[in-house]
This record gives sequence, structure tokens and C-alpha cells, in this order.
Amino acid sequence: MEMIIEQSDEAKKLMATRGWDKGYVVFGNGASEATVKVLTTVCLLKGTDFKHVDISFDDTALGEEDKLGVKTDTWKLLSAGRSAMPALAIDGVMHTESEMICRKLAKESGASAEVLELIDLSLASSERILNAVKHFAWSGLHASMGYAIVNKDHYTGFGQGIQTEAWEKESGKVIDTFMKALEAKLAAKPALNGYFVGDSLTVADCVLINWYLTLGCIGALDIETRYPKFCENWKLLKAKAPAGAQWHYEHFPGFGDYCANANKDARAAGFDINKAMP
Ligand SMILES: N[C@@H](CCC(=O)N[C@@H](CS)C(=O)NCC(=O)O)C(=O)O
Repeated sequence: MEMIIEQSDEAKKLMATRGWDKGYVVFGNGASEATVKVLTTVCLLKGTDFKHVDISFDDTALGEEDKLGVKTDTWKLLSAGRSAMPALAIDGVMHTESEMICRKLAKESGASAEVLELIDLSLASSERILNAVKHFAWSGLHASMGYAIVNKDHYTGFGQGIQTEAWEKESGKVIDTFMKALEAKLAAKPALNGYFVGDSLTVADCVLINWYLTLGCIGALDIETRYPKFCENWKLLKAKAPAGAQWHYEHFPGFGDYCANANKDARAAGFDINKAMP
């Protein structure tokens, strides 16, 4: 289960010119809710033995620095038309889909069945959950900004009035089932310590690391009352400052304020993820 991108000859040539065809190269913005999963996983498993190409939320052209915009033709070329982040190149082979990348790396590093099960739990629901957050938060923000920082067609399928009430309710069910499973997992631990399995960081923690801010801060879901153990555990992990998560912790919450502001009227009129919950 992995998503390998078939790059064109032109893309492969660029990868080689920049030295991105050797070793591990993470492409993505550290703040991003999908990129943070891969960055923390790669830091956990490879230490500092990887390159990081910053994919910025704009149309910055590739220069001397390892940095280019998510809206550029260059990123479109490298990502074979997907134009989304993150991606991980392993010796020049490009992989996409954050959780699938993490699962592959976890499996190859000999992760336990318990860790793989937690990754699979997230994999089974994450597309719908991310779409729900796009629906209730991101799409309103990006529309209000004229799609200045993202690729428009990734967001126009969501937003007030675009999905049905049945879709919204189903999304709420998926979120609740997923979060209750995580809550139960934590309830079975002798004490919360920031980690879902045992007493050290695993790839399961890396894959699950974004959901607190994605759902609570961006989606404005009332997670603190609904899933208290999950929230406490996330805070305990944050206090341990796992490598690769610093940009997500620091810069991602700011987007929550922008989303709240852009969706203010819609939310006041009842377009609210909390109303979709069972
Ligand atoms: N399912 C994908 C989601 C990728 C995704 O939505 N990435 C966002 C950032 S978190 C992105 O690239 N947004 C900019 C855009 O789509 O133009 C994954 O987990 O890798």
C-alpha cells in the first residue's frame, strides 16, 4: 500500500540537478497538517539524515534555496499534476499520501502490530475527516482569499451548500467513531504520557499528531469536552517537543483564527461541524 508517483523525464532531470534523487527528501510545509505526519516520522526514523524542501503556500519560484510554492508549475511537474503536499522522495522515487508514506516507513522499520493498527485506523477515516474540515473551514477561508495560497480546484468541492446534509452527518459519524476509538485506546493505558503505544514516540503518534489542531483549531470542533483524554495526551506530547513538529505547533494554529474569521457569518447561521456530530 503505497502511492508512487510516475515522474516525467523532465521532472526526473530536475530532481537530479538539485540532488533530490538521492536519499530521503521530504517535500512539504512544516506547518501543514499532512506534512507534519511525514516530517515527524522521518525525524523519528532517520534522525537528521534527510533533506527538507519547503513547499510554501504561494507561487514562489524555485531559486537557490530548497523552497518552491505549492501553486507553481514546477511543483506540478515534480508531483506529476497532484500539486499537493507532502511528498517523500526515496532515492528519486516520489511517494505521496502522508499516511501511506508513514505506514510504509513504519512497516519497513519493524513497527508493532499495535502501531500499524493505529495508523490503519487513521488511514481508514482521514480522507473523509480532511474533507469535512475542508468543508466546514478551509474552503471558506480559501474562497475569501481568492485561492491565493492553494490550488483552487482542491477546495471548490466543499463549503456551505456544496455538500448535502446527509454527507455532513455521515462525516460527523466518521469523525466521532474515529475519535472515540482513540479515546478508548488512551483509556486503556495505565496513565497518559503523550504516546499512544508504550512510553516512547512511534509512527502512530506521528500519524495522529495533526488531528488535535485539524479538528479543534481549524474545524472548530468541540474536542476538549468530547474527547478529553485525546486532548490531554496531545498536550503531553507537545510538551515533549517531538522533532519535526515544531512548525505545525507554532504556525498551524494561526490558520484557525483565519478560518474562524472567514466562516464567521456562516457559522453563526448554523454552518457548524458540531451540528453534524452524532
Ligand atoms: N491526503 C493528502 C492530503 C494532502 C493535502 O490536502 N495537502 C494540503 C496541505 S495539508 C495541500 O497541499 N494544500 C494545498 C493545495 O491543495 O493546493 C495527504 O495526506 O497527503
